[in-house]
Amino acid sequence: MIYLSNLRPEFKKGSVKVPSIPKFQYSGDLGRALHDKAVTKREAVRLLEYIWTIRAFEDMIVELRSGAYKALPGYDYRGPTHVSIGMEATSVGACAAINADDYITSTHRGHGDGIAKGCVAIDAMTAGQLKARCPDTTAASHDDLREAAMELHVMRTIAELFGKETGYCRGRGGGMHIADFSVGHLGANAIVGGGVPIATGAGYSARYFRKGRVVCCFAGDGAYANGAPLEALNMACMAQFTDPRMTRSPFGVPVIYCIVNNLYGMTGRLSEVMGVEYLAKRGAGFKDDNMQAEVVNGMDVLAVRDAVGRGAGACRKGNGPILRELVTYRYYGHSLSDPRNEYRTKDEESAWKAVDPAATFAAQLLDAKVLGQAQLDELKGRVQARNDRAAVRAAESADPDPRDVTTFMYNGTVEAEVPVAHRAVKTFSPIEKPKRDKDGRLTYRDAIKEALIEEMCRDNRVVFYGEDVAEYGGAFKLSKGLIEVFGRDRVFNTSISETAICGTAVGAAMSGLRPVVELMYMDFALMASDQIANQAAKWHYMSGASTTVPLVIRASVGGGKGYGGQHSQSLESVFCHIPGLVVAYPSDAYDAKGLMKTAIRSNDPVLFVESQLLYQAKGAVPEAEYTIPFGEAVVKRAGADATFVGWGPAVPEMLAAAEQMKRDHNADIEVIDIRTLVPLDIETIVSSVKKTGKCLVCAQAVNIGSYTADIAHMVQERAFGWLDAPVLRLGAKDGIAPQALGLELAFLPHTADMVALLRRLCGVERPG
Ligand SMILES: Cc1ncc(C[n+]2csc(CCOP(=O)(O)OP(=O)(O)O)c2C)c(N)n1
Repeated sequence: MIYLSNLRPEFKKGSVKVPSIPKFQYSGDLGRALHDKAVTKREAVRLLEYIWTIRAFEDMIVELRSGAYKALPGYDYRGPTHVSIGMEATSVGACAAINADDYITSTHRGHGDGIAKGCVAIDAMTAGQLKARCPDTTAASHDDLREAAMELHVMRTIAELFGKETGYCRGRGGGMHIADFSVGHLGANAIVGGGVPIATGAGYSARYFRKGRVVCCFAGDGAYANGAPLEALNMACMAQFTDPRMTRSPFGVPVIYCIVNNLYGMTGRLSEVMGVEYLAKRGAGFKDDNMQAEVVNGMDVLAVRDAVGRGAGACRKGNGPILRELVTYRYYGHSLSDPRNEYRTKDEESAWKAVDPAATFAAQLLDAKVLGQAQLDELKGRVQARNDRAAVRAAESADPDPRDVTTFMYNGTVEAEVPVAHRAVKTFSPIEKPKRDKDGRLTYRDAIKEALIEEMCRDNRVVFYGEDVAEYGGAFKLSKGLIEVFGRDRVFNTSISETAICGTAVGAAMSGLRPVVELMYMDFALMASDQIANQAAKWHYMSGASTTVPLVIRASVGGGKGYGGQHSQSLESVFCHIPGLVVAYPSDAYDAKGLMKTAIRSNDPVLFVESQLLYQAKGAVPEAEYTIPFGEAVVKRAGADATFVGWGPAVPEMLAAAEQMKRDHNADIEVIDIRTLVPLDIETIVSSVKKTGKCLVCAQAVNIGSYTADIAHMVQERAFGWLDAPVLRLGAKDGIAPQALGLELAFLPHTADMVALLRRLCGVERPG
């Protein structure tokens, strides 16, 4: 037994110290940086080239909207217009400070971040890599290959904004969700703050795999009032990652959180809607060293590069996470439909334009005699011409085929073979599998635990975390003992941060891990709904299938225990409404194990719903290896008189109701457990209905908006001619789960309610 704490009542008078936060400390210019060998001339020219590449790109959007873009006259640009003109030094300085194989996450205003990340990666490529990146080019020299790769990079970025098949995400994401996983760009995010937990999860991967990678997380000032980033920062700073008393491998989560403070949210000024002058102070709330926060001149590319570079260096030594507030400005409005005259003055804009990052850095190149005026003009012209060519190529390239509208919704594969590199599993104490009773049975809870243990032994990428899941073993003791076997790198407690639990899982899954996370009660999934519905479910599609999100969110349903309205909901139907998620809900121990193993091997995100009512229910669970594929219903009881379809904890009662129908009326009810709601095995249901002519669909969820209605509809659509009666549905009452026993018994559907409906369906009377 490990006791982590030995806290004593100590109330000694004193004060809580918060270290001061350095601001605007960088005092160099290009001449000085060259002299100090902090940058080479070649690097300096490239920094300017990247800045101008972003500027040309963003100017193009402005001109496309006004019709002034000469390369594409009359082009109908229909996407969002969150341009980052004025902010280029933040993207370029930060991306240039990290390595080509490091990760970034970005925002709705992220064209610059994506362009900069790609440029840096291209400039780190060998000729062979460049050739592989643009196989159609006839270029041969390294310089020409580089130029071809740069043009292709701009072209694919523009094409994504134009919704083209040639775009980085095949036109499925657009500019607000652009990603290029091949260069570590894990995606821009249109949900303000939504990318910060994802970056943190990528940090978990980087920490776990220890390949020296870091993550640079871009998010705006507005985002840092949102719960997701605040939860994520806390989860990055958890002491268990660095305190040698708790971990065998102290190493801070290697993320540099860049708060891109352009002074405004949409129109809300930082100074109006927040209570601090500098957001770098956020760091003090999460770590005693302020997360080594610094406030940086975000108009100065060298200052940003220096600050982020030092942050990356600290991260690589295990001293992350790091916070950097990059103070900058956007010259245009929130989007081009915002005239920005309600909330700021021309005078303010002029003052910022006077420190324009492109103009000032170009002037520094002149001053330091790195380039002469003619060379600067040539570079600028080359960048503009490249952008124009790329824009024309993008516009002329193919649109996605409308028949592919739902292609990429799911990956649909399972990891049949674990790559050799991930087969070696370190254990720290003997593995104790759950014990079977004398009849070879396991409880539903232990069946899930056994699946988790087996999969963690099979694949070292499987990690497990959630609230209280480590030493304590989770609120329902399902994971008791796992930390002792697998260690804290693979099994750890989290803060009470459902958004960050699910969001980090998304980022971890995108960057090589296969996380399983626990939500103590399914009701709390609503806290995490953005990360489940907008992130986990969507990234495979939005990226044009260029990433997978192999994660499992375990969520247990507490209904039937008298826990009341906020701990009792069966919410699986809510998540069936989110394409991109698999939704599984086993009803017995055998299925629980087989489905959990498939869930962990699945390359799609899986919401795995568990019933607390069933945790103690025992069933035969073979010790031999087996899995249960998704989308295969099981006929639990054969019958010819009516089809009774359901899932989860309703199923045992459905079987009892079917037995009663046999006893009382000699009616043979066919009971089908769908096991996975998405994907749904509608064929098994329909072929049963074609045999019986009658159908009742049942679940513990409230009737309104329940997935039972979708199934009923599908049955009517596909088997109308075979039906002798309307399809019936049975769920909980359309109300809120009550605490009182009598009320909750009346609220949930039970065997007697089922029998009553089956009698109606079968046209039989109550026995006298
Ligand atoms: C969760 C969420 N709330 C609101 C919006 C609408 N919205 C889009 S951008 C934005 C402002 C974001 O400000 P900030 O994070 O500072 O980034 P900036 O736009 O300044 O780059 C808002 C409110 C959104 N996309 N997501």
